[in-house]
Formats: sequence, C-alpha cells, structure tokens
Amino acid sequence: MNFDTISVIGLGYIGLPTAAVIASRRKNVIGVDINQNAVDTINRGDIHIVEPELDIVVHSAVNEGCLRATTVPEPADAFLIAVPTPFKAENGNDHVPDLTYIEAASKAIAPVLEKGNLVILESTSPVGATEQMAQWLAEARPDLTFPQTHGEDSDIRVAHCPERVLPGHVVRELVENDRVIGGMTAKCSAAAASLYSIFVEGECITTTARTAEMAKLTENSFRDVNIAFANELSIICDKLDINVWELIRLSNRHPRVNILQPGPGVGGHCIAVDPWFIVSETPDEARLIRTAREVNDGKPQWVLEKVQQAVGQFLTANPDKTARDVTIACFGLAFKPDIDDLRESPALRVAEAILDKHVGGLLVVEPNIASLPDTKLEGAELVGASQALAQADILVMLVDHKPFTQIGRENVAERLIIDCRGVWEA
Ligand code: SAJ
Repeated sequence: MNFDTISVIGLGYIGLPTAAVIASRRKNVIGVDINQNAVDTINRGDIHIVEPELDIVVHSAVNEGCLRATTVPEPADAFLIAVPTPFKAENGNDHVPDLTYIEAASKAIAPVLEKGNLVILESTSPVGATEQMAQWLAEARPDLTFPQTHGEDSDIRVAHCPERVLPGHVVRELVENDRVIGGMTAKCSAAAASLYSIFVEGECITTTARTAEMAKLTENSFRDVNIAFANELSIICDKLDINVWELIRLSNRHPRVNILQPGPGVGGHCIAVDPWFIVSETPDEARLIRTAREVNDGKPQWVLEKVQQAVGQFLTANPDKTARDVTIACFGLAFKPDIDDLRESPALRVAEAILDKHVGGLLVVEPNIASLPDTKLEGAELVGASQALAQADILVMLVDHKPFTQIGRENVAERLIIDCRGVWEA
C-alpha cells in the first residue's frame, strides 16, 4: 500500500511524537487536534508537551513542510487515532473506560474517509474498542464498506496498534520497539504493518484486534502487579525490621527472580489506569490485577502514616517542641525519576496529604519544576535540596531524581528519614 499522506488524530504525548517521526521519514503528515493552542504551537515548530528530543524532531518536520497541524480533519491515505481513554463513573464504579474521545475522533474523520483508507486505533483501549470504532465509522459512512461486514473485501481497513513507548524515551522507543498489530482481518493487519514499516525498526507482529488490545493491557498490568509485589514487600519488611532494598538485591541474585523497586505508589496515566480496563470487563476473574491496583493505590496513605509516626517520634525526643515546630521536607513530586510530569503522581499525593494533616512547615524539593503546581500545595515552599537539608527535621524521599541520589548519607545523619526509594538506605 502507498501512504503518501498520513493523518494523526490527537497530538498529545503519543500522537505528536508519532506524527513527527513519520514526517521525519519525508511523508506528508497532517496532525489533527481539538486544542487550537496545541495546533498553533506545533505550526510554529514548537511543542506543548515535555519530552526529550521531541522539540528538535517537530521543529525540523514543520520547517521542512512535512508536518502541519489543524483542528479539522482532511483526506489522507491513513488515519492514526491517538486520543485519551480516561475513566468514567458508571453504577458506582468509577473505573469504567470512557471511549468518548475515540467516538468523537471516529465521527470527525468519517466525512473525509475514502475507499482504500486505513484507520488505526493507537489509544490504549478495552477489548472490543477497535470493533466499536469500526462500527461508529460504518454508521457515519453507509456508502463505504467495513471489515465487520465485508471482511477482506472491505473499502476501509481497520486495525489496533497500541503504543508502548516509555515517557522520557519516546522518540527512541517509537522507532526501536517491536509493535503488536491487530487487524480486523489479515489484510487490515498487513496494511497496518506496511504503514509502521515506514518508521519502526523493531519487528511488527500481527494478530487480531482483540488480542492486540489485550496485549497492551497485559503489559501494563504485568508491571503493576510486579510493582505491587515490591510495594507489599516494603510494608512487610518495615514491620519485620528488614531492609527491603537489601532483601530485593539478595533475592534478585536468584537466576529466576527479578523483583522491581518499591516506591510511594504507582503514578502516570498508563500503569495506574490500564489494569482497571481488564477489571472493569471481567471483575470476577481479575482478582490479582484488582488487588495489585489496590496495593499500589494504598501506598501513599501508608507513607503518610509513616510520616505521622516520625512526627510523633520527633516530639517524644524533643518534649519542649510542638508539631508546629516540626519542619518536613519532601524530595520529589514527579510521578517517576528525572521527569517534570506531576500528573497522577503518588509523590504529589503524599505531599498534599502531609500539608493537609501537618500543622508545621512543609518544604518541597523538585528540581524539575520552576514553581509549585496549582494544586492543594498552597502553603508549602519550593526550595533547593541544601535548604531542605539544612532546615528540615524529617526528610521524605519520594522520587529518586539523579541529583537526589548524589546526596550522601552523611548529609542526612541525625535526621528522621522516610525513604520510599532506597536512596539513603544504610
Ligand atoms: N515504578 C515503581 N517501581 C518500579 C518501576 C516503576 O514504583 O520498579 C513506578 C514509577 O515510579 C511510576 C510508575 O511505576 O510511578 C509507572 O512508571 P513506569 O516507568 O513503570 O511506566 P510508565 O507509566 O512511564 O510507562 C508505561 C510503560 N509500560 C511498561 O513498561 C509495561 C510504557 O512502555 C507504556 O508505553 C506506557 O506505560 C503507556 O503509555 O502505556
């Protein structure tokens, strides 16, 4: 198949890098987004999100005339949909996947679809979403045929190809990672594989749309379950007075054991979300996956309780002081190391909860941001690491940003420490 013009719908953390990387292969790429500000920013050759190396790729793609953004879909040979799939509340369950954005994107591209086009859903989706998308397209375009009714003879090809890139490494992983491609028919898979071969150096493996959807949910659930195991171990070890970091290091010396690292919880918009898409469809069967979510979601509260215990310990050792005199410093707010992304961050949740409960001062050290977010952190002070180390009575290590890992034990001696990342372990 020939793909001269490719349209990417949704210019966020996945859509924009994908559009730019395809454009860098000298294809004509039309990016579509409902956010006028994002569209204007991209058309100036700038970016509206933070991702290493992305600025250079977008800048040169726009300058060379290969990438253009718009709010209104235009005809293309292939359409790649990369819009969010958040939660909606339903029957008291607030973890039900919300396909509204996929529906809106389908209805937006339907009028410009032409016989021979390929439509790919990249958004992480519950099983069945690709078939649902094809149904929305078919309802909007009764003059065209689709794979669900016309199989291999359909006018339009439809496939699911979930994104799998790691934030912070998106530009490299987009090219290097293998891709799972699930076509609604074998010809749909082949068409999608030929599109990805434009820029993917990894292998493109084909399967069904439903299996591809489940593969993505499985990958992130696998990681969530494994992090939950580490987080549960950290709570058990705390109770048994065992250094969990040493324990994991020792256990990982076994040739078939590879335990992940505990932390203050699991953040980001993927691992803390996607497992619920499985639970929501098969609530009675997905028992382990649900429990892992609950373990990870419960970790910030456990950290808060450790901080409160430390305040109690401090006051017992300093009977002349009250809680108002106790200064707490949180190291890190981002959802993982060496990024500035605070969305769905367990570290942010811990800091907010401390501010809510603690009557004394709260210092926050986050070298990746210039000011505190407009959240419930009003009253906390953003400071440098040395000020926090000099002033705080209790140190809470939440995110192992590189500069924090260089703070030696000698700088935190005699201080009460809650180390969620094993940075200052003995
Ligand atoms: N975390 C731990 N301990 C660990 C590893 C991670 O507590 O040992 C925490 C992190 O601090 C963070 C959270 O888990 O709060 C998630 O971070 P991550 O680096 O594991 O993953 P994400 O959310 O940045 O990206 C994941 C990736 N999925 C997998 O590794 C299976 C990525 O490949 C996906 O493309 C992405 O989700 C996505 O978009 O779905």
